[in-house]
Amino acid sequence: METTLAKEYRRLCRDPASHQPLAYLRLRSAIRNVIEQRDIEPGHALPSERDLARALALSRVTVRKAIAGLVEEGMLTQRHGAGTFVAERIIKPMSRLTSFTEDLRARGLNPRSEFFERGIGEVTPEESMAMNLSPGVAVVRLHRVRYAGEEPLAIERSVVPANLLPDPSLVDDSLYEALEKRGCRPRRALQRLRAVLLSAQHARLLHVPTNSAGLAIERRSFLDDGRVVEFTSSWYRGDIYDFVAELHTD
Ligand code: 16G
Repeated sequence: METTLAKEYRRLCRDPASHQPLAYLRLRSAIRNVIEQRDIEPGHALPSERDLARALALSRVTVRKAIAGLVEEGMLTQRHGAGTFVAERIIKPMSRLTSFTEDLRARGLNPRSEFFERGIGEVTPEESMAMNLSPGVAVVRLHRVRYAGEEPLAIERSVVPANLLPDPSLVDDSLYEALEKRGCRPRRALQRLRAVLLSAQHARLLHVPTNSAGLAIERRSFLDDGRVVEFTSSWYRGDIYDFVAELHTD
């Protein structure tokens, strides 16, 4: 395991295409790559800072800096006195506007969706209020269960104005990828998160017992010009996800 990481680090040092002049960024990429390739499994420990520094002929400050970035991204977790581990629960930083697909790929997991609905219809009064749309306009609706491989993680209902995404079949696995291709990927979002007990129907879809803990999240995302690009209601499994926010004093 350690040798795979050392090999990957040395490969990046030799690879001119990696464009990573700083050692801590090269090491960060190397750690990310071995996690994505599942050479170090979730829950398993990374070699200690001291061992990594010695094996790679780097200073401990450099190793610490490389690791700190991945802890912030939620890819690694640190337990006081025990070391650094590949995150087992999915830790989702709330400060970055990322998609389900990106979050899972970054952890070497295989995101996929099962669609219950992928169609076009008329905006409802509630959606038109939330999205600042005129009554009667056309919207694309997606209702899907989101999986990592065979494991269901979340249920999502998304609404997107049809003038931004005219054809629902443009969404294959990732809504954000489809929006990106049309030049309207969200740039900013407002998110509301609350704890819920999962209903029998949601629990069945997520393969957990009825009344298990869940997180109900509403996200309204905006384009640069202020138009709402998505209104998504999600129910995430509370036993797998941690949503983490970084706070600053002014
Ligand atoms: C996340 C977002 C959701 C967005 C989706 C796009 C949260 C709570 N929700 O699940 O609002 O629509 O990603 O993912 O993070 P996709 O591009 O993989 O379809």
